[in-house]
Amino acid sequence: MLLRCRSANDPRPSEITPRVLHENRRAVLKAAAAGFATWSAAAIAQGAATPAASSGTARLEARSSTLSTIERPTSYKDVTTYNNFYEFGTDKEDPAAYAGSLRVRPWTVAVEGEVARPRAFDIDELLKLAPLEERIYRMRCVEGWSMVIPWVGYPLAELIRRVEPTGNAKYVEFVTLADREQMPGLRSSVLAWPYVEGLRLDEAMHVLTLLTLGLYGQALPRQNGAPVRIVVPWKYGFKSGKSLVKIRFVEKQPMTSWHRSAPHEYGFYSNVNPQVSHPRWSQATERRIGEDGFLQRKRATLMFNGYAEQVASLYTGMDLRKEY
Ligand SMILES: Nc1nc2c(c(=O)[nH]1)N[C@H]1C(S)=C(S)[C@@H](COP(=O)(O)O)O[C@H]1N2
Ligand SMILES: [Mo]
Repeated sequence: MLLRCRSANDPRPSEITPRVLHENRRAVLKAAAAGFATWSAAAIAQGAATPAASSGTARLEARSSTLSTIERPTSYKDVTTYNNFYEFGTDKEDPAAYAGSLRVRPWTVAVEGEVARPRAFDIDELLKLAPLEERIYRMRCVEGWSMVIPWVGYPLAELIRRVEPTGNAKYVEFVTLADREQMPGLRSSVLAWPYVEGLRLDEAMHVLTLLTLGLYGQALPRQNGAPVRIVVPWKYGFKSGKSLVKIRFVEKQPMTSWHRSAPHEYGFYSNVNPQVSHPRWSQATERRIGEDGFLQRKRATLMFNGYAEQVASLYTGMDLRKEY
């Protein structure tokens, strides 16, 4: 097995400072070009890597972000047919098969709780709130598989600063739509609905935390959490709640759906951590979707999913075995 250290895949710490970005325009353009090249290579290598013209969702104009990995994106087909979205069933193929019943217009996201300016955002307003970026992120599911996904969105911090959190806002809760009529999976009691996730305020404000409206250059497919979701690349995938209707700022750590259903297996933080096993399996390695097969290479899982340089300081002084 190839043990990968920090490499050209990872954005340099300097690249997460906007000021440096401006001072370093040429490096930015080079990185953007590299990102584009990877994308094309993936398209060629995997045939159906990019969305078919018939896939139906709107194109989104986005600038490449230097916070993107240059790893090859998982094919569009795998990104949109191998999903977890329990509101549409628990099999990986269920969301692609059944999410067609989700109505994504009209759609509003209520932002409330400990904020000076609580308000609802219409989805078309969210699409224009800040410049859209393409962020190619490594994503790691707690089940032991990973993908590389070219998301489109902007930092959640852009929305957060507009609502002005009060001094009491310590955590942010993300609530998914729960409508039995549109979501057949709600008939199952596999989770307590609605699906709720949460972050500490500083995690929610982190530049990597993406308010996500699209992938592969087009509006989010329903199975990936249309019309708006959160993406937190250094945490297990279940922290990235889909099809959000409410974002609530609160003082106390929110109770989240997975923590409620199995508290010893799924903690609030759920940072990707190869050293802390799930009670029923190791988290030391992962299987990259699209590399499946007889001679499949297992990859080493990286601390914070490879984003340690950017996020480790959020957890200074915490025992990540206890706060799993
Ligand atoms: N509302 C909701 N959000 C959800 C889930 C879910 O079942 N319901 N599954 C999570 C899990 S376990 C993963 S791995 C990711 C998968 O996102 P993707 O299908 O877009 O790759 O979504 C997360 N967000
Ligand atoms: Mo997951």
